[in-house]
Amino acid sequence: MRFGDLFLVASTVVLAVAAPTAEKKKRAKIFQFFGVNESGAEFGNTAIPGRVDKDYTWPPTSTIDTMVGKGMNIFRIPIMMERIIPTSMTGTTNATYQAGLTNYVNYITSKGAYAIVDPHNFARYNGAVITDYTGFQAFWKTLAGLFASNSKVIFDCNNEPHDMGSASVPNLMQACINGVRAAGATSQYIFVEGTSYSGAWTWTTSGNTNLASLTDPQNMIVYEMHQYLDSDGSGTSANCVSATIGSERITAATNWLKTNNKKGIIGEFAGGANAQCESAVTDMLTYMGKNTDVWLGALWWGGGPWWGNYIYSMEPPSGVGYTDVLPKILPLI
Ligand SMILES: *[C@@H]1O[C@H](CO)[C@@H](O)[C@H](O)[C@H]1NC(C)=O
Ligand SMILES: CC(=O)N[C@H]1CO[C@H](CO)[C@@H](O)[C@@H]1O
Repeated sequence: MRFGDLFLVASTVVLAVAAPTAEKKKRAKIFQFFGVNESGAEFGNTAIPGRVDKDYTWPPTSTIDTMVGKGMNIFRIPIMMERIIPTSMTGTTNATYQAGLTNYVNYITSKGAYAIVDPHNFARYNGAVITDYTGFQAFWKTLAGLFASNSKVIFDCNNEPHDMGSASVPNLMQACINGVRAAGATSQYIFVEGTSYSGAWTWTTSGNTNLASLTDPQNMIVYEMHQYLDSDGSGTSANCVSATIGSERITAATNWLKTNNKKGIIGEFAGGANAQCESAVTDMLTYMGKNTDVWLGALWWGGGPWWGNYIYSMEPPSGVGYTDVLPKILPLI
């Protein structure tokens, strides 16, 4: 479903937050995907398995309603590998966490939006860099098997590999692709990430160009890159380098996608709630909007109920991203 079609669904389902139809149709026509990371289930990552609503939480479905009403159609759900399939990657699921995940995913997809299942593990399991690709393939076969019949689910192989060299990352991502397809999940997109935290700005210089060789029998691979606009690109400051840093930082990656005939998505981006960052964020989205032959969309980091007074909080009703930045970007998506 393209973004424009979603409004027909959203406007009938989400009456409470419905804005005038004309306004909604005006925006959200540029990208195939636009949405938010919804945090909570990956929180408390030193507590394994952890207690629901003490160490971790499933974000409120009311936020999904609000964001769908704003024209968003994709939500990324960070989870912990050790909570969904504990002890060993070849093991079975934990029923409690599985139920929480499937309930949340099913709620999102029942609204016509896409749900990204994101093992937020930085290419590590139980603290060690994953080198057992057979085990990782088994992990994904089990996880994707839960959603094999739901084409609105997207599988995000792993969040932000880093400090492991680039040479092994294609093995990891290919094992994920093979596991997903072996589960009979053949209709879904698969998002792959690269090393150096999957940064768009370092994509072509950190060795991630070797990911061009990944193969998928369904040909539904999307290269997920992350891009923050603060000085070290880490997404830890409310300040942005300049008003044009967004387009500057993703130009080389854009050219790589074009040269290699690949599709990309910015799976995490953000800037502080201030004039310079709002310019930087809108500059990046405007640039992406001119290059939708390769960029399918973007997701803000981050939403979720436990961020508190966070510099990028997109959580309604009072997160500063939601109140200050979102109105600036809605016309660009
Ligand atoms: C499954 O995970 C829940 C928390 O999500 C935890 O309370 C429970 O003890 C776990 N079950 C097993 C069998 O480990
Ligand atoms: C910018 C930002 O908030 N990044 C976060 C991405 O997710 C991990 C895990 O939740 C955090 O540690 C990062 O700070």
